Amino acid sequence: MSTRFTVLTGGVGGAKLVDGLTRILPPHSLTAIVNTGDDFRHFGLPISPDIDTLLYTLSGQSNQELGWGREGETWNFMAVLRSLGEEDWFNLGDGDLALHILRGAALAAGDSLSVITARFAKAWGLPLSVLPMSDDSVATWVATDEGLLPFQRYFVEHRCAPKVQMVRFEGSAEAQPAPGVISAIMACEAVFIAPSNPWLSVDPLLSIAAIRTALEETRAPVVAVSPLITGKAVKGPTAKLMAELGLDVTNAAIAYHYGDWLDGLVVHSEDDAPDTLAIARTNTLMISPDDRERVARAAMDLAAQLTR
Ligand code: FO1
Repeated sequence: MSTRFTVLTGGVGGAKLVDGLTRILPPHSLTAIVNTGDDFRHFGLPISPDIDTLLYTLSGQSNQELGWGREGETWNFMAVLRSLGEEDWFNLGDGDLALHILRGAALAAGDSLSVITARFAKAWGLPLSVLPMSDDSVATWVATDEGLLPFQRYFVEHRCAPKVQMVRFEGSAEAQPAPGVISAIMACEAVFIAPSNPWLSVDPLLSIAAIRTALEETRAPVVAVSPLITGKAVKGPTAKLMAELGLDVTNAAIAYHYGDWLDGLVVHSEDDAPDTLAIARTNTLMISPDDRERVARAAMDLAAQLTR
C-alpha cells in the first residue's frame, strides 16, 4: 500500500526536509526513498550512512552539529581501534555500531536491506515508511584529480578536497528498485526531491532506470527543494562540485540537471530561479524544527498548485 506523499532523499540536508514533512503530515502518509550509494563495508560491517542519518534525525537522536551520527555518542570502540593501529579516518560510534552489527547479522541471515530498515524505523516508532532505493548494491565512485575514489574516501577521508571530474554508480545498471519504491512514486499525490546534493545523493537514485522512468511517468507533481542558498551549499560540496564540473552554481543548473520531469522548485528567498518550471520562494535554511516545517509547507503548497 503506498502512502499519499513520497520524498527522495540523501545526506544531511535531505533528512531535514523529511523531518519537516513528517511534522506537517499525518502519521504514515509519507514514504522516504533513501540513497544507498554512500553505503560501504568497513571492517566487514555494512554501513548505510544516509539511511542511518535519516533514522537518527527522525527519532531525535541525531548529532545536530555534525549532521551525522548520534547525539551524546561515545567513542570507546574508536579508541581501542586506534590503539591497535587500525585506520581511523571513518568514525564508528559505540551506539552507531549497534545498527551496523544488527544490519550485518540480518543481511547474513538473508533479510533484505528494506526489511532491516523497516525494522529499525518501527523499533523507533517513526511515523513514515523508510525505503532504501534498492536492496542491491549500488556504489558511488568519484573520479577526481587524485584518482578514482569510493564515495566515503572522497567525502570523509579526503574531505571533498579532490577536484571532481565525474561521478559514477557501480551496479546501478543491474540494481532493481527496492519493493514499494516504484509504487510510492507512481501512486502518490506528490513527489518531493529533498535538498540533497543532486550529483552525489540524488543521482544514485536516478541512475536506477526504473526510478527515473517512474519520475517521468507519474501523474503526481514532482517538486524539489534547492540545496543552494545564495549560490552556496548549506553544508557539503554541492557548489564546489558544480564549479568543478564546469557548471554555473545556480538553481537553473540544478533544474536542468534533473530534467523536465521536475515540475517545481523551491528556492531560497531572492535567489535566481529558472523560468522553465514553477517556482516557490521561502527561507530554505533549515536549523530549527519551525524552519523544517516552513520549507516542507512551501514544497507542499507548490505541489498542490501543480497538476500534471
Ligand atoms: N562523516 C564524516 O565526515 N566523518 C566521519 O567520520 C563519518 C562517520 C560516519 C559514520 C556513520 C554514518 O552513518 C555516517 C558517517 N559520516 C561521517 C557521514 C557520512 O560520510 C555520510 O556519507 C554523509 O552523511 C554524506 O551522505
